[in-house]
Amino acid sequence: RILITGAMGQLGSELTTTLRARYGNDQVIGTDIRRPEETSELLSGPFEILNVLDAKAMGELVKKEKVDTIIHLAALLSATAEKNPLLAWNINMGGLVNALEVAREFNTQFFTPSSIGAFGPTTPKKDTPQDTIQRPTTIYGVTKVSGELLCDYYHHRFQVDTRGVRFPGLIGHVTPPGGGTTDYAVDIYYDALKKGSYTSYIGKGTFMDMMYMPDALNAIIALMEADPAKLIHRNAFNISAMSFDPEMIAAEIKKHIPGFTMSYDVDPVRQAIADAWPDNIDYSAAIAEWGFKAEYDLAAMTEDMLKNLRIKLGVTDR
Ligand code: VAH
Repeated sequence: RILITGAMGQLGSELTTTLRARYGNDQVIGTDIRRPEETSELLSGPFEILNVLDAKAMGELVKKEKVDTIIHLAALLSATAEKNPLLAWNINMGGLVNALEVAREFNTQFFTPSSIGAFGPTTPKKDTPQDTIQRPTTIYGVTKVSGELLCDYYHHRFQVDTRGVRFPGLIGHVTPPGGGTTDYAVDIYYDALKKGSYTSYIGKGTFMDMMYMPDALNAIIALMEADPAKLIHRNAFNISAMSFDPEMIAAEIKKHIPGFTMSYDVDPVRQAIADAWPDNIDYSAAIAEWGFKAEYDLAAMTEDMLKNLRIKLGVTDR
């Protein structure tokens, strides 16, 4: 059975639903620090309140529920982390080491995501290699690089089957993101439908890797089901689907909402974070070692996002 931490998050909520559909509703235990509202789809299957800083509770849950796969998503994202670096270190690393210790003790398979945030200003910005310098300047990036190293350590020292990907910005219409730098690329779709305009906190010409949620979910499944003998890299694989700047996503939205207008009010904190990240990363290792493939480009994602958000927001006049 699969245990997911951070199941109420942007990625966790959709991953829980997707894995329940794939492996069976009662095979996936969603957990988070608090209980979802009673109407949440998360409660249509097993759900437990779990604080990832409580290693004892995590171990007891894994043992009781006969968990054989831990997917550890609970973490603070880049912008939130930068506001409270010590809390971010304690949650991101304290939670991770607890989850890895439980995975070691109960011999479970293990997944946790890294991020393009694991790169820094001295990393090559274009076609960022799988193996390259990683000197991130955000506390989020420090926890991501540390997490990659810790997961590799648990693999070669304790034979834990740890696997991970460096996610780009994730875009989806089910659960809004929380506290990231790439969240503008989600917010813009909501505002385009609600207001016909969007004021971007990320400036023109700021390119970042992005991916539509269905491709992110499929990537986790493909990696976790991959033949371990073929994995040369494990923590963590570069993956991406597209790279764009605010002007490009605005232009794509305009094709669907001709009156859409874009303006800018750059947030220096999140702009500095974005400037320290790559423009686009090379993901040939993921293709070679486990057949990574993304289906959605900017045009296909925009069409699907707007179609689903019109229904979700009840918008008929845009
Ligand atoms: C963030 N969405 O912005 C996350 C992610 C690559 C970006 O790590 O912090």
